[in-house]
Amino acid sequence: RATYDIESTQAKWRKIWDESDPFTAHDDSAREKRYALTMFPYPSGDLHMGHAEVFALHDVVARYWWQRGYEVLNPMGFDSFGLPAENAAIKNDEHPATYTYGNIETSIQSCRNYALSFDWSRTFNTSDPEYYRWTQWLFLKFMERGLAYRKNSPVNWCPNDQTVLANEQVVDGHCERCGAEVTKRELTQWYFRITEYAEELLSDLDVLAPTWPDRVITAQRNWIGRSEGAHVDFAVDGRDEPMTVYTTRPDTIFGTTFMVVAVDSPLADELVTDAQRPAFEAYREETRKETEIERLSTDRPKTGVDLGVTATNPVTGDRIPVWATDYVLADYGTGAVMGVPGGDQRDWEFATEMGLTIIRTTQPPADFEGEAFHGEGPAINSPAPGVDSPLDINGLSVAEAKRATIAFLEEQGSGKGAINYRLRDWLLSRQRYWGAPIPVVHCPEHGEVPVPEDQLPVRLPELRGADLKPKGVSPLAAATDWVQTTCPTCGGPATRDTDTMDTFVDSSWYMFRYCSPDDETQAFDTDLVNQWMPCDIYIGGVEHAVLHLLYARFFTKVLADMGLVDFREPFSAQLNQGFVINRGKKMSKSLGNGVRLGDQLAEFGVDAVRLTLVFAGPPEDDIDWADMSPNGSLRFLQRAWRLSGDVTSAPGTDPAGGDVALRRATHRALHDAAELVELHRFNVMVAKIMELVNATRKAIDSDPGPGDPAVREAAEAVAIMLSLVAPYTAEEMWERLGHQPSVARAGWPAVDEALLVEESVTAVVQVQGKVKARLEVAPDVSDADLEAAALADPAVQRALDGKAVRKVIVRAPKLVNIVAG
Ligand code: ANZ
Repeated sequence: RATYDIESTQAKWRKIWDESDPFTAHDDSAREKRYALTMFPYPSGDLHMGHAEVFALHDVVARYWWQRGYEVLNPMGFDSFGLPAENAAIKNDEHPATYTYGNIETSIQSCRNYALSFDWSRTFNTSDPEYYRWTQWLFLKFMERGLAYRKNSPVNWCPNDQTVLANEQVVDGHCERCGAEVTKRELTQWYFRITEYAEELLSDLDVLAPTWPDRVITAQRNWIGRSEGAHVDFAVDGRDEPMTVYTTRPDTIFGTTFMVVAVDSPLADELVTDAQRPAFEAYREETRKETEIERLSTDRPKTGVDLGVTATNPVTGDRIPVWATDYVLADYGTGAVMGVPGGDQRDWEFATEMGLTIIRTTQPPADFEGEAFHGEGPAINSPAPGVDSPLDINGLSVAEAKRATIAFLEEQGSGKGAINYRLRDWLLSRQRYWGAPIPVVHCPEHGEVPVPEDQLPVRLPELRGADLKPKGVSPLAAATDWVQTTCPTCGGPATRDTDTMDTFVDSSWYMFRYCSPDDETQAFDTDLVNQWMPCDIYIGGVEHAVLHLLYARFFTKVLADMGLVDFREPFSAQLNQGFVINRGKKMSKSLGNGVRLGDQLAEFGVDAVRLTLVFAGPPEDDIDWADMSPNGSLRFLQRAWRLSGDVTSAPGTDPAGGDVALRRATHRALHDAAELVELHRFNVMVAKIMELVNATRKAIDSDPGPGDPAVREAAEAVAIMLSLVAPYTAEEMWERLGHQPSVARAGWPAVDEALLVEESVTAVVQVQGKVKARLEVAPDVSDADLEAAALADPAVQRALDGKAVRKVIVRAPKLVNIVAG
């Protein structure tokens, strides 16, 4: 059997595509526009199986839109700043730039070989000065709006990477990149005020929910973590100001038997009495060494130090002790908590450990056997019998009691209903080299002075041959010539900020830049961005569910407020692919189960690998490469390709008179495939192509034979549909069918609706028990319509011969029985 040669076919078409650029997006096109975006990679090596999967899936959508007549923006670039490149460069003893740009070149060639329909005329890298100039410009704009600011606070510190991390980069207490346990450090750092957008970032999730994956929506909701509660003021002996706590359960206030303050908060340091200071400082020293995991661990015994001061419960007048502990976090709420052991398990354990009073204020069900109870139940001991209080909430439900307590506190002036978010401001300074320098100068006279816009970019000094190993301070601090500068305000000596920006800043706005990638006068062209965006689809890994997607949404909202874009969400729809695994496990060096993309491509060819990945299952599911058969994919592709050699009718033959059954199959396949792509059910779409290939093969080998126009129509439809998944095979087929390239831009054939109507069934009509007529009717014909059609049939009329119809039995769509006389 004839087969095509993979290698020469790939070489041939690559050359033709490189010359013809069928996927350049034109801004001035009259066609309707679509923007297909897939997450750009870190160039830390060549493409791997994971890229192969996501890009193959993404390409189905982009190529489909081209076939449907849209002007498609499908750009690709590289997220080329950042730790992966820097760490790899250190390991290989190379400059990050050499390493990064070498990998980018390799990756582009691999993408081209992999036949991805990216518009390479728009590519850029976030480490290009032409790009990071505008990242810096955006930083300055945020600063102008009060959305970028510097503060001193305990921050997440990765002891391995020797840099701070954003909260979003701490996963279960570990560094998102290297897995080291994260500790805390007190540092002055730059932040973006993302919390100012907390409410909108949350509420707009409702708009996105229908077209975004559930797990991303849920992850973002949880991350923003809105809770409703109250701020409550507790008077403290010997202090003018009360201490304020945030609580989600103001209804439990009668059960507050102590206060707990974060040990590392300024408040604890301020409140502690001289007598308790030595114990407090020793304890604080101890907790400094703890990781976030340890602090939040629920199975560790609770620890703390009595600060020696007393607070007053505003509803009971009780005098309660104030303690410092590590289980209260300094940067959440107010960093202080009212201790309610009856309602909060941590407080319960703390009270038990320290011998503090426990009072239940919510009645648990009779069969409750736990310790703290945080379920539904009527309020009790609020106040307790014999206790005098101006507030009485006994018997109220949790919700009612909350409301009553807040109303009381507000009236008394000792509290206020409050909404709190778990979301923190985004810490963006990094003590690493390979990133965009923060465009700020520190002047002894004028403090933090923004670098004037016309002096952007603040270029990274080259630091060739310098030691970039993480040391806890930015390597830029060692570039004395670069650091020493003059103050833009007074001209006096000043120093540059030596930190670089988190790379998530770079990737928060790259989708805008693709719309006018060469613009030297602005970050992006507003008109073009409004034309192309928001992105109609964004495909990428679910690991970015919170980080990147939240930051990009935040940036978009700020840009909208700046009047630079006229939409407030960057990605209309989103799809997360699963992982490619092997033998049931994530691929890893230690397991020795890695699959090299290059090997697979060499053995089976690009198309077979792409087809295998798309056909494997729903795109969201993991793909176990061990269960896949790229060889089977290749056999299918060869079988499809052979069809094109067997067609004997001429190109342009009108299919109208062709075999109806095959025509129905073709139009059904085109119709369903289109719908399936829209629904992101790409694997089922491939199954439809396979069915059509089989039907066409049958038609060629038996009836109606290779010369029937329906056979040509079917083979052409196969080539066009296949162009979404297997571009080389599809081009080769198209050419053999007598057409000019490129099949990728041939256009989706119009579906003839009439051919979609299900084939008719034959209904038998009997008169007096004898068959008198056979009717071709729709399979879903109603009894009434079938009866009417039967009675109107001339043969039936003749058989009735004027006799009165006494009874009609109808069994649609198969049978009509008429009794007459
Ligand atoms: C009293 C209380 C009684 C609480 C009760 C809970 C149950 P979310 O829902 O996550 O916002 N809290 C407040 N600030 C804290 C901090 N900095 N570190 C640790 N815990 C803190 O949680 C809010 C609840 O977590 C607050 O409500 C407070 O404990 C605690 F029966 O106050 B609660």
